Amino acid sequence: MATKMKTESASAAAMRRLDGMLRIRRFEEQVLRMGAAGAFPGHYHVYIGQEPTAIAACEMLLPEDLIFTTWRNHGHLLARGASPDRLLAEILGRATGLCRGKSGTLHLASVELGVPATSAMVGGALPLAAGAALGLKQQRSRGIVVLFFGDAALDEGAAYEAMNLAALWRVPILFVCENNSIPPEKRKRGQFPSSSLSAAELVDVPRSLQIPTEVTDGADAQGLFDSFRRLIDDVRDSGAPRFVEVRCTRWPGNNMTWPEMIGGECRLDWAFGVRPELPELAAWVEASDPVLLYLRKLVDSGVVSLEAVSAADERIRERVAAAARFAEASPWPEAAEALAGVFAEATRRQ
Ligand SMILES: Cc1ncc(C[n+]2csc(CCOP(=O)(O)OP(=O)(O)O)c2C)c(N)n1
Ligand SMILES: [Mg+2]
Repeated sequence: MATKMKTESASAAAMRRLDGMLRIRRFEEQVLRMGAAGAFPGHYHVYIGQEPTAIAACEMLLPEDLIFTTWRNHGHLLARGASPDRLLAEILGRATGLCRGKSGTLHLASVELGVPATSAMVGGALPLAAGAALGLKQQRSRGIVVLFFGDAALDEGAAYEAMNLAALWRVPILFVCENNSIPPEKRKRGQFPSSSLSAAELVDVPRSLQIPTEVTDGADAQGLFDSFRRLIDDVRDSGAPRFVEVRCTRWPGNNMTWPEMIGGECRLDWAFGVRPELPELAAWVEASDPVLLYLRKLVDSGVVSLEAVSAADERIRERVAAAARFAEASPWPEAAEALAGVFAEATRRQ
């Protein structure tokens, strides 16, 4: 993958990255439409506003690398190459889904894609990922682990233990903390921070454990591509952990309760002066939408044309619509399958 990137022109790389980000954005909009229509039960989370983090991290990965993620996982799975058909079918709980309809959105995993497990427990993925990194080290693999988690994970004891052990054992893992917490001044009544730490800065925690640490701006896609290229090379070359905090401004539709497609689907012309009516969304688009800010920068500097991106966006929308048709037409799992592929199978009485 790294060799392919070296020979790629700047405009081809930019188009590939934009394509990846828009695939996530349009996919999540489809999930929001289906969620609002009651097409699947239960809670769900979308990755709108954080797209370049997943694309930047996953474009650097080799097939033997592993990723771990949380409930906010759709973008990570897509960036790692998941088929939108099978991902959406899984969210709908259908037999054609990535996990045969057993995980739904919260526990998505795919052995083929190097996504061994997702934990919907706050902080739960950190020990799993540190253990997997130890496994890779013991196998003398060139593979590394990239672990995506939210800022609230640092409220959990398991996170400290996992980071401490990863540092002591020197295992190849990149901790990617996607900090989308709502700052106190922007919180509305009833909203709460997703993390509360006694440390002054979130990164004080990994730093105190001797893990090299940095902070990046989640709204600056180009900066993320540059940082992740370096960080992943560092982890692979040193075989030791690194920690990065990506500071994102939470997409206003990501309520602390249920997500909501406020202000309608994203329009590419929002990047060029047209503004959504909703002031909250308009402010976010202007200052913090990493996809539209990247698009504007690339078009303004002549690296890509808006026509080419609009055509790509149209193809992506058609692809996502096809995924929705596939998922909705897919069967539910058979009742007889209920005990297949689960731990309980091993202890089932004959
Ligand atoms: C141990 C535990 N406590 C509480 C919850 C309920 N819960 C689900 S998501 C969430 C907030 C997570 O915030 P963060 O890690 O910052 O991720 P974000 O959703 O903001 O991306 C909470 C408290 C949980 N899943 N696990
Ligand atoms: Mg958060």
